[in-house]
Amino acid sequence: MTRINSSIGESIKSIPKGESFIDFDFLKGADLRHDWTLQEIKEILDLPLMDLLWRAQIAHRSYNPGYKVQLASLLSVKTGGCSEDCAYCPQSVHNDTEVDPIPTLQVDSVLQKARVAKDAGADRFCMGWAWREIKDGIAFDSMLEMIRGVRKLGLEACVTAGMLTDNQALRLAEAGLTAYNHNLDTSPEHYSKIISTRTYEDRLKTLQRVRTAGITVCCGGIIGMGESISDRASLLRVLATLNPHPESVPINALVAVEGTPMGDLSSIDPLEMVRMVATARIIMPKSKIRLSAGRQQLGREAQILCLQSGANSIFYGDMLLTTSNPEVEADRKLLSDAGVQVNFPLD
Ligand code: SAM
Ligand code: DTB
Ligand code: SF4
Repeated sequence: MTRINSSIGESIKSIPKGESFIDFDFLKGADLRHDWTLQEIKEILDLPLMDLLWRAQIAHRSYNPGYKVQLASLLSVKTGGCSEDCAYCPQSVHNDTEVDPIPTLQVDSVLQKARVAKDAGADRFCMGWAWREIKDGIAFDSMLEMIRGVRKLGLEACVTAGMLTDNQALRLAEAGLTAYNHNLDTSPEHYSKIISTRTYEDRLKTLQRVRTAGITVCCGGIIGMGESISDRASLLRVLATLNPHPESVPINALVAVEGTPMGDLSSIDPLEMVRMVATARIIMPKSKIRLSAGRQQLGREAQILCLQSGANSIFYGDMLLTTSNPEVEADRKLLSDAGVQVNFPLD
């Protein structure tokens, strides 16, 4: 039962700034579960919007007081020419897009970009490699050097580079890697319509290796790829039954890129993103829910609803990997208008 302070009948003006009617600490713990069923998650996704937003805010304010938003900057270190056949991805050799393979970035230029991201206020620096899996050798040694350099700058470091072995995961951990991003992308049921070159099970094994090595797990998915609401609930069920939950959960809306099999798909209704974020917040109350690709199609108000209902991280910087992201200045204004806390002073 919700415990409500008895001052609810008194004038709202008498409540000191920052305090509230509800004892959020008391509510903490109620929803930290790993046994969510598909039916329960479907019911949450499908709640009347006002009820969904209310439940999400209670979970969010109980576990993550203060509306602090983590800013994660993204850099593509190895772009294009990937052997996997992910139907959404502009970097796959199976897709006829305008992304041509370009030489892998060198350690110095990556660290230079990390410094720029830090100066712009980023907390985390995420580096991407368009690989099926990590291979040992010079490129892996450079990856380790990049991680050490990013950590030395005082930033969290995240890598996304496909599958890995136990030993590679341990070496990444030794280098100080904060998080490894490896998405499940969609539900187990919808998966075969999106990717054929690696299995759902492969992805779960990669996540387990990351966890065993002591690196935090960043794992989420994409909506807007022709999946049903039940598929969205099913993806969320897989994530929310991992124990522990992934520390970061990126929720992407498909960026429909010309030349991919999904290039003609139309954008989702922005409220579908709000529903996905709010549901993720309710069932994984402690995780960072990252409002990821597709923000340019969302609009300002829908993004603010996402922040209100539990998104506490965004990708920050003008580029994602190969596609664009809102301009830094526009995001500063958005965050300031939303009145959330970030790592740098807002106007
Ligand atoms: N190659 C590695 C892998 O697949 O794990 C790392 C890079 S891959 C580009 C990282 C993630 O970006 C994908 O798993 C997918 O969730 C997301 N992504 C890629 N293309 C996207 C698109 N067009 N729209 C939304 N998300 C996308
Ligand atoms: C994630 O979930 N989304 C980011 C990050 N993790 C690596 C990538 C989005 C990529 C969007 C398409 C592109 O820019 O190529
Ligand atoms: Fe390759 Fe990753 Fe793109 Fe799939 S999502 S094609 S693995 S870069």
